[in-house]
Formats: sequence, C-alpha cells, structure tokens
Amino acid sequence: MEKTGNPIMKAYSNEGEPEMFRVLTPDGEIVGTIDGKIDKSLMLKMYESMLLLRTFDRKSINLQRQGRMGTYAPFEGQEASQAGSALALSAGDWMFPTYRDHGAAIIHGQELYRVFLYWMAHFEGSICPEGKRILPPSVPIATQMVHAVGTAWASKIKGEKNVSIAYFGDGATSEGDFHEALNFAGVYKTPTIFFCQNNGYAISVPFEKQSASKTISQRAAAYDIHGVRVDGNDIFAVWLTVKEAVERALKGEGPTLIEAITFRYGAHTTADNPNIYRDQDEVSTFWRENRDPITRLKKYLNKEGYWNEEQEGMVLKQFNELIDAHLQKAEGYPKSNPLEMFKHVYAEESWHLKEQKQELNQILKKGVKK
Ligand SMILES: Cc1ncc(C[n+]2csc(CCOP(=O)(O)OP(=O)(O)O)c2C)c(N)n1
Repeated sequence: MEKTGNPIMKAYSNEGEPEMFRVLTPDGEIVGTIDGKIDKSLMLKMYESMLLLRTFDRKSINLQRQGRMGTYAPFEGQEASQAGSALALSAGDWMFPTYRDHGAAIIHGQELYRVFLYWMAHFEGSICPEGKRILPPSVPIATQMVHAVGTAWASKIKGEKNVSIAYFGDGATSEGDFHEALNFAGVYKTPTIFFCQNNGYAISVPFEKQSASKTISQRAAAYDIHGVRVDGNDIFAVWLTVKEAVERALKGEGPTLIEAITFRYGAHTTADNPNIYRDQDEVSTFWRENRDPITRLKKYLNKEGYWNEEQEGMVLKQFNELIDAHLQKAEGYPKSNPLEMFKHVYAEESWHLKEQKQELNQILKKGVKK
C-alpha cells in the first residue's frame, strides 16, 4: 500500500488550514486565555492524569505481548483529549467510550482492574461500574452515539442536570449512526456532547480519503448545532471546550460537536502494523518529539515552577504500584469461560445463539489447537 503521508499534519500548518482552538503551544507557552478557570491544582491533576494513562497504556501493550492479555487498542498520544474531556465532566454525567477510550473512562472513575478484565475477555470488564455512568466500550463503530442521545434525552425529560458524552473517531463520522445521532440531538436539543478524536486514520484509511469535508466540526452546521475544532493535544483547550459544551447543554442550548485534532502513536490495535500505511518518521518527529501532549504541559509546569523530576519520579512509582495491584486483582480472576459470552446478549437465549453455543461447546471439548 502506498503511504499517503500524514493528512492531519496539515491541521497544524497555518497556511490556509481551518482554525483550531489552542491555548497552550507545543513549546509550553500560553497563547490563549484561561480566564482563571484552570488553577494550579487542576493543572497538576491534568498532568498526573495523563501520566497515569500513559503508564497504563504502555503496561497494557507489554501484557499483550507477554500473552497475558488479548488484543489491545492503544491510545498513547491521545491522553490530552481523553483526560482533558473526562476531567471537565461531573460524576453524574453519562460516558459512552469506544474500545480506544478506556483512558477517558479511567479518569471518569472506571477502575483499572476492570479495564484489564475487559482486555482479558472477562465479561466483568463490560459491566457498568456500580454507581457510575460509564457504559461498556463500543466496538461497533458509532452505535454508542445514538445511545448517548437516548440517555441525554431521558435526562432532559426527567429534568436531571447532567450531560451524555459520546466518544468516537474520525472513521465513525462516515457511519449512518453519526448522522442519526446528530440529527436527533439537534431536533430535540439533547444535552449530548459528541467528542470526536480525529487521529487522522480509521485503521489504515487517512481522513482525506474517507471524506470530502475539510473538517469534522463543520458538519455541525448541517444540524444547526454548535461545532468546535480544538487542538486535541492541548489539554487546557480540550478542557475549556468540553466545559463550555457542558454549560451550554445544561442551559438547554443543546448538543455540541467537538473535533479534537490528535494522533495515535501506536498501532490501531496490537494486531495491526501501522508501518505499512504511516510514515514512522512523521509519527516520531512531527508528533512525538514536537507535539506530545504530556511534554507540552510539562514544559509549562516546569517554567512556572509547579513540577520537577523528583515529583515525577514519586508519582510514577505510585502509579506503577497502583497499576500492578489492579493487574494482580485482574489476574486473580478465574480464567474466562468462552461459553459465558452467550449469556449477555439477550434476556432470553435465542435459538440461533443456542445453536452457536452448542457448536462452540463441542469445539472446546475437542480442544483448541495452540
Ligand atoms: C460498524 C462497524 N464497521 C466496521 C468496523 C471495523 N472497524 C473497527 S475499528 C475501525 C476504524 C475506526 O476508526 P475511527 O472511528 O477513526 O476510530 P479510531 O480507531 O481511530 O479510534 C473499523 C472500520 C466496526 N468495528 N464496526
């Protein structure tokens, strides 16, 4: 396959490209206003959240490589989008993540061991955690967007003061569910936040080959809803954008479509080889070295004297211990039984699932070739 280069790099060039809301430059300089809305303690929370997520993500890839976890979808590079958006929510807000958004889910209160369980193929990894409004990760692309409109509409009818946020990628915007969700949300002015992480690729398909729209946020106009394009590697800008979307929704002003420009450094999943469709120099030089979300905030915090290497070392040690404790808990679960997957589809087992279950049972009895 011919490498197309990195279409999303154009978003960062200032030559005639559509505008993007940014507060913190890749050099760690404040160029926009944060209006006193982001104080030092929130900045440190943002930084530590991103560090936790990156540590968790890297550990997960290693676990998959060691055969201790199944296929895994990494999100390294997208930490500012995920942590920044989740930190702008309240505990009562509904979250609808995809398979790549466990970072956002963790920041919204999902426990680490449950995320491990999900990737270890335990059904317990797909249960909504008690008292928290975090739905299981959606693997069918864009379906969760419609669900997020449903819960938001219900909240509105009940007079509850909370929003629903749907996470999705650029690829999801070519699905019918994207249109249906935005259309319905626009008509009924539901308190829904459509949070798109435009990381430039739907597996191997670059955004410019997928859509003739220059941006995703411009599509908001078609539904007469609010649309914003934001630098998804600038956690200040992401947080401010989502916060404003929450405020608009709670005031009854309806949904917002947010396009966060970001990049995944790694593979689509651990079963994919991105070297085939992406230029790795661009990944490492353009993104990792020069536009990393964590380095960018660290530069700012260092300049302000809010953060130093000693603190970083201590926090990383705590995070590693925390992650290891959750891993131990997850690995302590009995091995998952593949036959259990049939239990959780319908309240009553349908005839075709019964047949499939019997077939699988026979295969399992014969033994699976390793
Ligand atoms: C309805 C549906 N069609 C196709 C797929 C196969 N598929 C899995 S991931 C993916 C690409 C999604 O890309 P994007 O929405 O940009 O999200 P990203 O993976 O970049 O986070 C596709 C097509 C699927 N899971 N569901």
